[in-house]
Amino acid sequence: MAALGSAGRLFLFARSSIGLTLRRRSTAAALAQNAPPESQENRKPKTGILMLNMGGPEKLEDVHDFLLRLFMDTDLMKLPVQNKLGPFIAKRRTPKIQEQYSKIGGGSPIKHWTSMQGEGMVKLLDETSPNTAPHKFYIGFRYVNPLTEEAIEEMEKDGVERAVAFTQYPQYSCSTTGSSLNAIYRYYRNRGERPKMRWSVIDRWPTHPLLVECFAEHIRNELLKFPEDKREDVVILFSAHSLPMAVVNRGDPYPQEVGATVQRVMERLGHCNPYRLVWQSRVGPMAWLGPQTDEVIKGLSERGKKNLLLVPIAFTSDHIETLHELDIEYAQVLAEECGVENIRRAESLNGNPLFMKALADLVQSHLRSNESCSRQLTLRCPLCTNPTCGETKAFFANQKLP
Ligand code: GF9
Ligand code: FES
Repeated sequence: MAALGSAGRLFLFARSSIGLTLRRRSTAAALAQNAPPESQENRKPKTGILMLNMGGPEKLEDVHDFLLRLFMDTDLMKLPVQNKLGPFIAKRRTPKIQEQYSKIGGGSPIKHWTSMQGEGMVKLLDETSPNTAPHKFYIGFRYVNPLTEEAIEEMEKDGVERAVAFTQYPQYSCSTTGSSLNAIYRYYRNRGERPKMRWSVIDRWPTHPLLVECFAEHIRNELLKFPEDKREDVVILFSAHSLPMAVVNRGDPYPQEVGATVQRVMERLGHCNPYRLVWQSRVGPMAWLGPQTDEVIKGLSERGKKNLLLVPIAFTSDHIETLHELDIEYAQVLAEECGVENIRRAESLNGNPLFMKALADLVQSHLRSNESCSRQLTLRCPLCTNPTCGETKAFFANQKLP
């Protein structure tokens, strides 16, 4: 069973991560020694693409600050006396989360994958879109370095003319993309400054054809690894991070948009297998959107469905919820307990070149459209009570054409 090869993936990750560092150093050295001032000037990025995501701790000693920022994020959650309770919960949870990260190699690979994706995307954009070149990507993480605020500062310092806030979450939730956009708005509000660059937003892309194609490709690849006589029996379980029901019930668009991705992917696959959309990673005592991934694995197994394919559908790169929760907690421990025959996980999109093409295509179409953001972003959740959401939407809507 299982054969998830997570050890193999970690080894690959460690190797390519070193390769990336070496390449960076040698590029920087070459620039410093050889480049005349005017070609440095030519490299001034016209278009800056800010890749937004939550990020993850790179080292075990980064776990505490990651959790502290997460539990202090008032756009993600409202706690009573948050500036006391937030630090308390962060400190209390640190050892357990550190243990999880130590089991996946000591840290999150998110920055590694995002850098690789950004490099591929920018290279394609410089080739296909000379009008908006040179393009430079920036990483803006919500809870770890490089933080969104630091990235914006760097973009302003670089003299970027056109800034694109590009969420790396395909489906929009106010707890993920919404929180990152609020952070951009607050950056300027807190400084009492106006942006020198013109901002626009790629706020969601749940049904982009190349995204759909990447997911379909990774599912086909993984189905082929099941024993041939079991392949038709496999139930595909699309697993997305859950939301508290309080967030769903104020009208967050995320559950519907995740459903839209799943629908397109299954259409692309010609409905080759039965499937369900399931929800993972709930924590704490409140009610969360279900059905829960672990309960579905157990329930299907009890009902004789013992060949399962897990597909992370709401995150494009590997992270703790794929490498620990899906691969270890569910595909190893839980599957063993339930007597599952074969359980596998589709690879995250990670370093897939077609995914880089998807990202480049999204930016290119966005720049050509001259839109500030999607029409959907202009509507607040019907039961939203966070005043910042309204101010952020106004901020991006007012970033007028040049
Ligand atoms: C999320 C993706 C989608 C703290 C509970 C102690 C709360 C929460 C989320 C949603 C992550 C990735 C969604 C809370 C309170 N949320 N997680 N919402 N997270 N944790 O409101 Cl792709
Ligand atoms: Fe969705 Fe404010 S919570 S717009």
